[in-house]
Amino acid sequence: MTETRMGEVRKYTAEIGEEDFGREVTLYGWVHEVRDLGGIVFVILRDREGFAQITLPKKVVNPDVFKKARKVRRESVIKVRGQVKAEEKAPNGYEIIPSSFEVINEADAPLPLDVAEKVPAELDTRLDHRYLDLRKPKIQGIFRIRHIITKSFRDFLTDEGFIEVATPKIVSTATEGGTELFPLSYFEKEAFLNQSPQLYKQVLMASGLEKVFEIGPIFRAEEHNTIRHLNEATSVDIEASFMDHNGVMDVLEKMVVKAYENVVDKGERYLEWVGASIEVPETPFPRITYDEALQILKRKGEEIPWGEDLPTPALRVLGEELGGFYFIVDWPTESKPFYAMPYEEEPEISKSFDLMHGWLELASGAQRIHLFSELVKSIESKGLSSESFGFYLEAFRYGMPPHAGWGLGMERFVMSMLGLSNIREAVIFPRDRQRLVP
Ligand code: AMO
Repeated sequence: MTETRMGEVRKYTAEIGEEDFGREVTLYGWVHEVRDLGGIVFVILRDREGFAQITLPKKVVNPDVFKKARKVRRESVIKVRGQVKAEEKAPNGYEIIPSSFEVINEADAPLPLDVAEKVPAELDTRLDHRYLDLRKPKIQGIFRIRHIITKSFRDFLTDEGFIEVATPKIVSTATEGGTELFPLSYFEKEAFLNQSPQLYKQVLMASGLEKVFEIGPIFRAEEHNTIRHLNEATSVDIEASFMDHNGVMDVLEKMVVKAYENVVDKGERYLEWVGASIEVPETPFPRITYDEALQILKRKGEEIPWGEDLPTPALRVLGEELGGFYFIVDWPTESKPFYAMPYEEEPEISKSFDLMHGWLELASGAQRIHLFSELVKSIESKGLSSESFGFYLEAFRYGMPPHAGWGLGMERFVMSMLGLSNIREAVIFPRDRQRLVP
């Protein structure tokens, strides 16, 4: 129940129950559908919590109210006040017999997108008119669940002692190999949109904050249009001092499980809207090494040369074999970024990991090199110039503790939890090679 500015008590459609039968209520919402049967008109009002049937028998309601309701266009914004009556056949088991029917803002016709989905639309058309697309409960449900996940991540990490930080998105250097940067002009200098908070979260390990997290945008100039890549994504990053790769994998595993528990607990109706059913995953998640992954793939007829990243077809095979959540650990040092720490006794392998869900990589992380001279060597060995890492490297000279961390793609997480077929479904306004508007 909410107090409107007009001093009235407004109810959401889902808040009306038996206790309201016989009482007057005020509803605000959009016209989902109008059915005119001559002697009786039905208007289906939709608000963010569901639907209500407004029933207008010609002989019962005020003629003015009847006239307004009969000719109101779909998706107009309305305010309805009326008496609640039990009606088994209506949504939520009640109907409203209106004493007033106000058209607050009449919608134009025809609609660029059919919210009632009598005419299905392509993803591109839906994204072009995303505000209308979001009026569909099954689409809005995705973002109601994404909100529960975001809050769950934030609460979980806070409870684990992590401090939320915000690092710059306008930067001067690259962090991740593999993808290109988006350049921009920054007064007289060249600058870029940040690919990852990696360097900053590591520098913060030298600040004594010890455990930090950030939920923020990352920008990647991926050339290819795929169902799992965006050019602007949201990454959940952590970095923790005095922890190794195993320690931060434990944090990740617990955070994932907690998010599933919260969605099951608080998001049941949204899961129904989306048409998804989920189960809280069992722990511990299997941890297979990169070498074991190659062996599984070889058995299945996929030969990958040691040292190479695992291409999508190979990941699909692994996903089928392992199902659910699993970690691939101990990647070849050459396949991971410069900051990943190699094992002392086997430097060609690094203390790194990817979190997978089926075929989809959700997160990657590692224990980091914390010794200045080792880090300089590693940067140079990747063909990069240590000079361009000045501010980052300085932090390693004056008391850098051992540390580890990871980054998890929020949209990939939502996509895999809800079984969405395209990552764009998990972002309100996606950015891809073709899409810069809206
Ligand atoms: P990485 O580059 O693997 O690691 O990114 C971490 C996670 O971010 C998500 N992600 C993306 N999601 C959608 N579209 C993209 N183009 C995209 N790129 C990345 C993925 C991926 O697993 N600095 C390291 C993390 C760390 O070591 O702490 C990093 O950025 O889910």
